[in-house]
Amino acid sequence: MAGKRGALIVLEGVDKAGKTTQCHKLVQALQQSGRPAEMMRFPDRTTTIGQLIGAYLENRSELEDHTVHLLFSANRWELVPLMKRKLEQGTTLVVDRYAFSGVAFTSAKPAFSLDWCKQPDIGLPKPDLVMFLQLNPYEAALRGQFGKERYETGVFQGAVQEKFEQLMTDPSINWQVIDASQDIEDVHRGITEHSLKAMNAAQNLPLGELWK
Ligand code: NYM
Ligand code: MG
Repeated sequence: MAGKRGALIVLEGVDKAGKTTQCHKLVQALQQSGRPAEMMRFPDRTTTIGQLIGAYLENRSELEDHTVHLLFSANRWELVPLMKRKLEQGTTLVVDRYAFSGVAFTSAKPAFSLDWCKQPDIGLPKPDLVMFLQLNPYEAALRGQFGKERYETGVFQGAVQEKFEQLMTDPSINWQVIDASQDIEDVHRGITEHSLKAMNAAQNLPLGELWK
């Protein structure tokens, strides 16, 4: 029964980099070529925990900073059984943000260390590939105004970018940096190439544990 497992593929990057668009395009391309694939996103605002996070991001509620960090992590953990089931069934998961956003956004707040922020996500399913969609602040500004959610300011996004850069020095993660200033189809081609390679490699490897 032991079929080939699917790959866990994550897209990360600051807001406006095009992650959501590219996740959709990748899933569609994989499905059209006969490879089972599904998209997920974090936070998943549909669960009970996700609704608490949604209210916080939309400024409808206040949460203490450590508390909301742990809720973001809990929102990933609550979906782990589903993720493992899908991966074991051979479905590749394309995920819009993961623990790296969790660490980058909280550690961009004053008095939060990268190390503290990583702790609750240690042991999550480890992505086979993490693509960072790189977009400089000038290019991002050309794509229009930020939205009205919490964290959506140029200053905060700059701090988040620095934290992502620190996370990307970790050689235990298969990071690939993608130039997100290219046109949509060129970005998509690069992402697809990296994904097919990672899917091939993952087939014969056990799913890893993040930061362990
Ligand atoms: N975010 C996302 C966090 O602060 N921690 C996390 O663990 C995750 C996954 O939530 N500004 C932040 C990043 C984004 C916001 O936005 C979610 P979107 O548009 O749903 O990806
Ligand atoms: Mg957003």
